[in-house]
Amino acid sequence: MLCRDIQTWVLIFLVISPTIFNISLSAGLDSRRAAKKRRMSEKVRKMFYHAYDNYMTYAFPHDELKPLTKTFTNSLSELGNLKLEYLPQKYNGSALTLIESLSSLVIMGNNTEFEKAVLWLSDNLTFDVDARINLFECNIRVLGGLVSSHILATDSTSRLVQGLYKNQLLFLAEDLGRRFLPAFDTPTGLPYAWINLKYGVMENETTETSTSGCGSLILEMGALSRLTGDPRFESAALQALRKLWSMRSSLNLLGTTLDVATGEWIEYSSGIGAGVDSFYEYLIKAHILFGRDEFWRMFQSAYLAVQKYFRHGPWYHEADMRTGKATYWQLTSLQAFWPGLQVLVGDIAAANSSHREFVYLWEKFGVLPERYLLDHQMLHPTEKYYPLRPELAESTFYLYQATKDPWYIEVGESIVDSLNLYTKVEGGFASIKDVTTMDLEDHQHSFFLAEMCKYLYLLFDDSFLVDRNYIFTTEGHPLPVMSSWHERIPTYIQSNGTSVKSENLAKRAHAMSLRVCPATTLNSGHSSQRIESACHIHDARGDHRCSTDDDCGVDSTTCRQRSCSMAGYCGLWFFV
Ligand code: DMJ
Repeated sequence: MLCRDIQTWVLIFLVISPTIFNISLSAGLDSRRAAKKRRMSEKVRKMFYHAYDNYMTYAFPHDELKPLTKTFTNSLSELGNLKLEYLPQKYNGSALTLIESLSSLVIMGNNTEFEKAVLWLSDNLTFDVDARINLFECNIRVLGGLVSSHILATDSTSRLVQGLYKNQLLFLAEDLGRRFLPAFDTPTGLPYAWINLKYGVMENETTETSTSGCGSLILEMGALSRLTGDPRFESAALQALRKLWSMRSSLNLLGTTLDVATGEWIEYSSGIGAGVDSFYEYLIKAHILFGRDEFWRMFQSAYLAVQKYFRHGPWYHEADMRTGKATYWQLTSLQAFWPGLQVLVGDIAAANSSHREFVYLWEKFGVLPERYLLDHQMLHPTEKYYPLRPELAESTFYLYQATKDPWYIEVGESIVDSLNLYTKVEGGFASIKDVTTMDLEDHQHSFFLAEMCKYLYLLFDDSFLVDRNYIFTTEGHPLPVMSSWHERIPTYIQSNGTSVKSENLAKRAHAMSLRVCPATTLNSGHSSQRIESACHIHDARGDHRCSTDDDCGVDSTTCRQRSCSMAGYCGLWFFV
């Protein structure tokens, strides 16, 4: 009898011990990962304050910090102004970096500094300055920074001492928005790229602008209209967007530069990088924020055209909007935002493989060079710089949100290490002039605080996002998705397959909350094991080309068969 009992116990032990062992192993792994994320978020917080404190000490209230000489630049009037034309004589800056830091301060939980900054801006900031600025840059950095911070200052979390905040940031934003309006007074409704904040459009102003310049205004100007009740901002941005979309080719492609007076294209070649990037981003994000079908229809056609004509395996080249024929085979640092956009669409597998290419390049050079010639496998001879661009960190954050794959944490860690190794100086973080020599340039761009530090921090600590649904503008400023702004609450599919309409379920019910890509640990032959994303799916033939749908395999997120495009590349052409 006793013997049989012992046998039974041994049997039970043998059955359950591997389970217990596995559970404790994975609990151990989980707690190590959590500790690592805490360590990393602390590291990023320190980076942010190193950049912020140095700005406040040596540059504030001017626009940006020069970290090598510990001085400042009034760069708002220089942004996008490659030839540095018509620079103002008496402009002393608009505290650009402080405005750009506001939402990051909130995300990192520093309400005291946020309050101090809000009060300083309320008392001192003025846009009545004789400075010619770039509409796009001023919109994404200044208007976006103010609108987003106004919402953060007035949400239910009571971050500011009661009674202190009387919508001062919104008044500033409204004043700025009004100064933008004359730019839209053109025969086409497409805005001038440049406007003088005090005097409006200058005589003989250039009529040339870019696709992103006139197609990436709808989030900030739309939000401003919803907040102020003045419809003019949203309607100007919408009219410009519709006009731009009407200029697409029969292939649903757009060019890069155009004339706002004639509505004619100047540059027919375009891709997903400079001059175009945020146009795509704003179509999908405007759909998420305002729920308008019109934005979705535009986005869907535009996205399909990009995948069809620009995509080459994990890369995106440029093509002529009229013929779809490839023009330039270049990988640029700005394009690294695209995988993040694909996460919002739910095209996680494509996001994953393209993100991977940018990571390879980051690893090869230590940071991302501005332009890499895909056809020659070499750096662009003159664009070897790295101005602290945040796009790879941004995509890494989105992909980690969607997959919870720890490999992305490792990518984030390597970005943090490189930034600290190559760009950190006593006076802040400096841009890199040449990635082959790692020589530095005396400039700490404001987007380092608005985007780079924010996305890295959120990668390791996303507590700000728990139970809240935000979209981030192209400059990383959060805007909440609210039913009052939403034309219709979309239907979300629950995990049990039923569909529901409810604002609560709208919270994080998009692709970012999916956990579809478990990690596998590969034994690399060295003592340290390398974590590999199980989502890294190559097209079946390995060269990313296909002749039939069978070559393409199944999309890991939707389980739908990917199909072969007319150009011979695999993709998921129908989604959501
Ligand atoms: C930022 O100002 C924005 O992300 C913009 O859309 C383009 N790139 C810079 C940072 O690289």
